[in-house]
Amino acid sequence: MVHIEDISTPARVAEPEEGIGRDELSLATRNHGLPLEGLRYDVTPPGMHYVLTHYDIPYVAEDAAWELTIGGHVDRPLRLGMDELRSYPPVTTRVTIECAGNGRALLSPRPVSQPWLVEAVGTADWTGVPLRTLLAEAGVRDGAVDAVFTGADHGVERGVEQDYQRALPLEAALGDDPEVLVAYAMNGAPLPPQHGRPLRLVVPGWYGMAHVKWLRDITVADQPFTGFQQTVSYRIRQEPDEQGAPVTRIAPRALMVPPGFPDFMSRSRVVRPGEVKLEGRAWSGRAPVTAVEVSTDDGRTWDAADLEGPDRHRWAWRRWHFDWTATPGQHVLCARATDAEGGTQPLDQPWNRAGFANNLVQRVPVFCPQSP
Ligand SMILES: Nc1nc2c(c(=O)[nH]1)N[C@H]1C(S)=C(S)[C@@H](COP(=O)(O)O)O[C@H]1N2
Ligand SMILES: [Mo]
Repeated sequence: MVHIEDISTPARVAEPEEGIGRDELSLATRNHGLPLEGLRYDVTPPGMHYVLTHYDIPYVAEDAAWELTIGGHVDRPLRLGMDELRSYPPVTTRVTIECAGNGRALLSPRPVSQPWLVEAVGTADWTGVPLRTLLAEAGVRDGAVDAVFTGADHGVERGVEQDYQRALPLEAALGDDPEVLVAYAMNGAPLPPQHGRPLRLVVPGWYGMAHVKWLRDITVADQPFTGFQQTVSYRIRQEPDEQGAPVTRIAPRALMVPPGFPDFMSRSRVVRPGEVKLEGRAWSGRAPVTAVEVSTDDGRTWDAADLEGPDRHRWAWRRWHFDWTATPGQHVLCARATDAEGGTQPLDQPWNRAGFANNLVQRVPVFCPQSP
């Protein structure tokens, strides 16, 4: 007999000299990052936003047939079609979403999974119904602790067959700052298939795994949810048998628009000597970003960048810029963000077995040739 576990890869960390494997490549060709030049846009243009999907993108021919069920520990279970959902007063929030695994492939040793460098991020205007409105209508009963969200996608992961499911603590699900959305539009248009058509959760400030796509059911639970994506995956562990801390909100991070122009294969950057305007974005899901600093000497010395505001969109990235005078030679540029809770980015890798919530400072090698 063949068992489902036999076709499913266990979690592992790469050997010291092991390159990216075919399994990681097959994930990398399906799940794409934000081309970093896309950091220039306040709102990421369609198709440039990063994508991550554990299993297959469900085929939804007709939004009209979609139903969202809300049940469990509630007084009035609901069954809502798309027209009903669209009849609630819509709320639009600009939200930066980052994958919890962003930066994983730069860790050493490398956790074997979707091999992100630093580009698993994007910002969109998400429109939908506040989750708390729907939960109020269903009437959450006393004693509820979690809201469990189920997507329509199905797969097997480390031997466990499952629908993609994640839970939020009830107080986060009912919160109004940030307000969780059951979203049906991205940048003013229906959700594209890869971003959850026709319905997804948007949880401002939280890493990507919380934003359940192809949302078909919400079950209010009076016991903590113990599903795979909650208690096995998305935990910060040094050792495989640890319980580990759950991955929740996005740690502060700044990224730079790659300056100058690239070499096709190496992506090395080339800039001309003289004035170079460095720019990028910074965000944190924990507290507002209060400062961005830039280093042009690989993290030895730092100078304050100009952080643009006012911060109207609390849950979206902010633009920063910095004027640099490039001199001939090799340089390593870095940027780092600090938030109002004092959280900042480390120069040494914050390693854990699955490579989650790693906000190591980005290093951008730049070559500046002599003037012709
Ligand atoms: N149903 C479902 N929702 C999901 C996922 C998934 O595999 N299935 N992946 C999650 C993860 S890990 C991330 S990082 C985000 C990515 O959202 P995006 O593809 O819209 O950028 O979706 C989340 N929601
Ligand atoms: Mo993710």
